Amino acid sequence: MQDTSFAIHPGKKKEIKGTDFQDIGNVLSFSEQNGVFMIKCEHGYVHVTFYTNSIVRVVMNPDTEPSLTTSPAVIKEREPVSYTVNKGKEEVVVATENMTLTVRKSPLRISITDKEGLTLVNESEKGLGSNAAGEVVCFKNMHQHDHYYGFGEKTGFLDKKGNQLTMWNSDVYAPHNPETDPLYQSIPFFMTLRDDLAFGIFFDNTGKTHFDMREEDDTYSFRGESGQLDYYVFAGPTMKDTLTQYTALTGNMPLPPKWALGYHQSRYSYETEEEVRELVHNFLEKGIPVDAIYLDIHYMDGYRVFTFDKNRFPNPKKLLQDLRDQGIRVVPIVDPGVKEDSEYSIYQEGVTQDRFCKYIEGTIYFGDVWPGNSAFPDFTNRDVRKWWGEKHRFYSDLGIEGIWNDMNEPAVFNETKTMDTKVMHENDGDPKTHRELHNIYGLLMGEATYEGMKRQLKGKRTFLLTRAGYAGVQRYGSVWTGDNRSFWEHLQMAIPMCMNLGMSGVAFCGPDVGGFAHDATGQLLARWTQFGTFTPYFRNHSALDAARQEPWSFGENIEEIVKNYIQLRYVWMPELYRLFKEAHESGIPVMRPLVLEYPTDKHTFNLSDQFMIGDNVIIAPVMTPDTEHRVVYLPEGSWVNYWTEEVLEGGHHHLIYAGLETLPIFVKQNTAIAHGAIKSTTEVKEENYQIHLYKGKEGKVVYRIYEDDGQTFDYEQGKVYENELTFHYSSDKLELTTNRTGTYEPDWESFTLVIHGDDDLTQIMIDGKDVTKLAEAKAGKYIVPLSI
Ligand code: MIG
Repeated sequence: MQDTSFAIHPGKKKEIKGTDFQDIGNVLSFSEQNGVFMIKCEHGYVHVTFYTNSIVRVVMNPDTEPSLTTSPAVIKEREPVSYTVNKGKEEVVVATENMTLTVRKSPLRISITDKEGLTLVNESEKGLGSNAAGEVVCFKNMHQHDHYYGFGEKTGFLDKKGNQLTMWNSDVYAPHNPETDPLYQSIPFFMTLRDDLAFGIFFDNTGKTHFDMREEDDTYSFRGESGQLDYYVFAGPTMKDTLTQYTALTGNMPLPPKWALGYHQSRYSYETEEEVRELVHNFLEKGIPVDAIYLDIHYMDGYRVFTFDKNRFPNPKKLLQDLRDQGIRVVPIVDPGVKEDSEYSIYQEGVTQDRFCKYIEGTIYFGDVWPGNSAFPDFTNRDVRKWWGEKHRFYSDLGIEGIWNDMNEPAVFNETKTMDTKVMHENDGDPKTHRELHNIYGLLMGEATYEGMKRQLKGKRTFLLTRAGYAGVQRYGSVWTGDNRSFWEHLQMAIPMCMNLGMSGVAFCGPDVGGFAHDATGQLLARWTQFGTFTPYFRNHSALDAARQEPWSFGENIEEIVKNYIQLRYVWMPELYRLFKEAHESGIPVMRPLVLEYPTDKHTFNLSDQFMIGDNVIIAPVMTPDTEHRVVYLPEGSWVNYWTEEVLEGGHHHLIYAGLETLPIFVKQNTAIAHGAIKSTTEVKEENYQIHLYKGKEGKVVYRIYEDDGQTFDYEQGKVYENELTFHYSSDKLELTTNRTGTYEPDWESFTLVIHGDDDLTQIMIDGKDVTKLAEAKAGKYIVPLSI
């Protein structure tokens, strides 16, 4: 009945928005203890605490004093914050250095302003409360110029104003379209951009939550079907500041092993050892770099996790070692469902050691997934996470360094598509139902896997790819956007989806290149690979019955294009790696919407078909078939066409030629980028490290080179190579000063400085030495070899 008009039967209309709303009412008392402001109201209790000068937490419980226990998303402890309190008759004002919170008493209304006195959030008609369905609700005023970014993994355009969004980790195989919501990830965080001010809200609720950003009245709201109303406001004042504040609260992405940033090849499934060897042989023979091959569910014995099928993969150790010798890693899939089979050791341990999710009555919950009837580890318990992590010795002992977590919403083949919401998680002694904790199942599986592998790899970085997650997922894994299809529309959709993941703390993300389900075409694969070259995570993956889409599947012409772009990925690796380091430190994503860099330029507010790498490179993929031109928006400044060296003026839309072999790329004049040579990521010496300076008439450019060993955590101890290059130049003179720090010795001892811009340089100085004679002028560029 859901797909007929019955679905919109007039009798089904729920109560008019807000009419069943129980406002929290007037303040009855206000007190303060150890930095917690406790407000008792007619219909509920509110606690307010500052985490830093710029982060405030508001918790409301309609029934009892709120609990200040946080979800596992939050890893930051409260910092000591100094504040002033001003108690008036009608309101109480609490101010830190960066934000001021005003509590109006009759009825309770909270507003927050930044240090300039600009309003971040305010409430008028309605504020906090609950509704007849027992949900906790929060209304805030919507301002006319608001734009909303973040919300994790969502379909649709970049700016979420006008949308309703739900958070409930869901396995959605049906084609993703603008009304497909929710998907696999739940990140209840968003940023508001209002004129030149930005700030963020994180609604930390692990059950099903809803955001209503529709414009019908002047409010937006968020509500949770279970749990408390627990939210944080981040003061900004820029989007970058907000992201740094949010990732300080929920954790930073560790620096991935460098091989995880290379090109990855997957298929559901490479089913046998021969098939894998042949695949690898093809890559090597064709000279297409590949860092990792994925093993989907067919590698297992009857889909039992932590096993290999003895017939299909008779000698995994040897296979993995041989591949490793060729510079290729293998990433196996691991799902949470453990097959009910009394002769299978993982199941035996799970039952006898009490590791599985159970009903309150004590019986194990079983759900149908690939292995048939299966039990699910209760990852809400620390000892279960430890156990599951330990089990990964099975993989690490074989030399495996990366794991792929799928189906961890968790997905179950039944009507509700997931675990029975009545299941009671033990949650380390604070039992809660699956309804209340659903959205953190994948996050905690990720934690178990990442921490287990990290322990076993003894100082080597591990890699995790996860489908489901919650706020904080960036601490453990990269995220791919699930079962997309080989549709041009899905290529288009992937750009804003990944940009918003980046604006939600998840810098390391990407879609299945070529599309998962449905049949790719050569053109689509070429265009999608061009885009994938610049997504933080770069994996070609396709489904069981879909047309093959390995790089050579569509003839020589397409193979050539695909190969060129996979190689280009490696050329750009030093630049991407540097940006990963930045994301690790600041939470600012590698792949950025233009609005993050140009927040006052209205052309960027909802720009969903082009993106930036760092702060100076624009990528504008072609995303329609048989198309050789596209419009590219270039913001203020001058931009250099990466392929033609043509200089284009910013502040304009340009029509750019982009034949099938061309991905439009633009580098901002007066900036620099780093390039490497074409090769695979590991164990090959870098022989052609280059710094490209895109010079304007005159100016100054500061560029930081970043390198480390790419595989250990020594970077945390300063074993890094950093070199701050400062260029001062005019049309005929260029002076570079270098400032090297850190104790790491890169595998290259020299690099080449490539100076773009067609002036006549008469003098090039480096650290006070005249190197003009070393420079070679070539096609409008100067090429200068340098030692480090
Ligand atoms: O569709 O393991 O999203 O990447 O290939 C069923 C098989 C389960 C879903 C994942 C997909 C993977 C597939 N899995």
